[in-house]
Amino acid sequence: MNTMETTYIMIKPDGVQRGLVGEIIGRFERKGLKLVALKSVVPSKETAETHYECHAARPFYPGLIKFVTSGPVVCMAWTGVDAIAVARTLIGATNGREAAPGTIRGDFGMDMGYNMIHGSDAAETAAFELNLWFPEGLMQWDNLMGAWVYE
Ligand code: DAT
Ligand code: MG
Repeated sequence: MNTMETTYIMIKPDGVQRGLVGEIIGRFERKGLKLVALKSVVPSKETAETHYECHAARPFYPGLIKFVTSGPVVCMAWTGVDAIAVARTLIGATNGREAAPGTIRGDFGMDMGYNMIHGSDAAETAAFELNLWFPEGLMQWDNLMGAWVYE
């Protein structure tokens, strides 16, 4: 722990359709994470399948691919100390009905599949996902606010 990390965060089509983009980005921003990449795309089938390849054998996989390619998603990379775990905490449990209040899924979600947001679950998956969605690379910049986020 206490490692500077970058995590891949993606607002899925339901989050975009429901008008939650600003609300969700604002939570990461206010938390003190640093935005190092941001774009909106309609994912190709190929990219979606690669992103979720670890779930390829699961019964929900075809529906998941159809869902995540159904419209725009918002792709982001956020940097901070232990950013991967911090983001997972902000996001909450996979099923919105079980996610804790105060989390994104707990506050806005009622479903397992339509859970609005993806966040990397480990350092290896973060590296894989960042490379997949941002082959152009990430921004390097000094966030002056960081001086007041970490003592
Ligand atoms: P998470 O997004 O919390 O990391 P995951 O990696 O286990 O969850 O699954 C990826 C996505 O697949 C998840 O956000 C929603 C969908 N999913 C997972 N389990 C499911 C299930 N049992 N039924 C339907 N969709 C499911
Ligand atoms: Mg996952």
